[in-house]
Amino acid sequence: MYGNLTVIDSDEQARLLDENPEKLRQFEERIARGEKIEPQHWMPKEYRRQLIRMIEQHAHSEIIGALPEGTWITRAPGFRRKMALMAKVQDEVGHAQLLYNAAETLGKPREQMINDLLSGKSKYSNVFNYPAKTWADTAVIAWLIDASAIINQVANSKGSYGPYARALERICQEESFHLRYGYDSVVTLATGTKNQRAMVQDALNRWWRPVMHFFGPPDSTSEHTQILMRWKVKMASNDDMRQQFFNQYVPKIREIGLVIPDAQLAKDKETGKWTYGDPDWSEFFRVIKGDGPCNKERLAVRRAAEENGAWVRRALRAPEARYAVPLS
Ligand code: BYC
Repeated sequence: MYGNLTVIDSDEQARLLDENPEKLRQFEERIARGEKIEPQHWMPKEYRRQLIRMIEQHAHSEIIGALPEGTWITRAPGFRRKMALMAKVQDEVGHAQLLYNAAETLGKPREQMINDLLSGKSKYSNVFNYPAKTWADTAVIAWLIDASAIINQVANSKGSYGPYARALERICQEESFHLRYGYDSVVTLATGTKNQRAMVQDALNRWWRPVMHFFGPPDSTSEHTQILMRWKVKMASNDDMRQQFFNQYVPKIREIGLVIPDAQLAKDKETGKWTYGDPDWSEFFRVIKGDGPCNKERLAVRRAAEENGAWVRRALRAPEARYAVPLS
């Protein structure tokens, strides 16, 4: 039992844990000693399955996550902002590459992962199913979604699976730059003209709820947290990460004069914990099941990209491609 997490021990999970008790014991001892699990090590089937699910979803989130901000590259206010946004979007796609590589070490081919994304079988982060309506949306995404991602990734970069932990470490270094870029963009708008302030407040009003959802459902209903924390894949629970976000970012948001759209948001003086209004978890579940404002559009863009790039992959696989080595 971890905190107030529900114990979810399905028959299937129990069977998988029982597959080789001696090897399982050694595996868990290795994790308890703080050693990394590498692809060549024995691991329970359930550990492999969970890691593939989580890393693959994370990779999909990075490429789909490039889309809301990506649509603003051509409309960025000025050359410097355009350059910075372009670099950020490129970084996000690079993160997907690192993560697909990490997931492939567990035996699932990249092509299959992409097919599962395009068919709707695999999930990706809820937040990228909302539209970026104004330039201020890109600022709020770069600040608060990247901040949320850093909280999640810094914690999990200390996790047990070597290839995922190392990919997260590298990703976090780039995300720190995104966070500064996002903060600078939000501050510029929040201290700008009346219209700019209204625009960034409006963006915050629309993104606050998806950002609350980003950390996953409440611990009491989280299906996977218990097993993932037991094996140190997930290093903090969903609610703990959400609390960490409140602790770090609520004061910063207020400091620049923005209003958080939750009348019930308050810090309990005794426990130090934030309480907040119900962020409508039914909306979260609807969105992650494919019924958000932009799910169809996001997958359509990825499908088109996949189709448009098919000839390049075919050409690279052709036997003649072996001879296409650049002359030195
Ligand atoms: N969105 O048992 P739970 C970025 C699903 S991109 C969608 O708590 P778990 C960026 C969950 O998959 C970085 N689905 O799950 C890029 C499960 O469904 P399935 C994104 C979610 O795994 C571009 C069900 O709900 N970061 O930074 O223990 C521009 C039950 O949940 C979500 C990551 O992907 C969600 N938010 O914990 C800017 C982090 N939450 O699979 C920025 C990697 C839950 O049984 N992922 N679900 O069908 C994780 O850390 C964990 O998977 C989560 C969820 C904390 C998200």
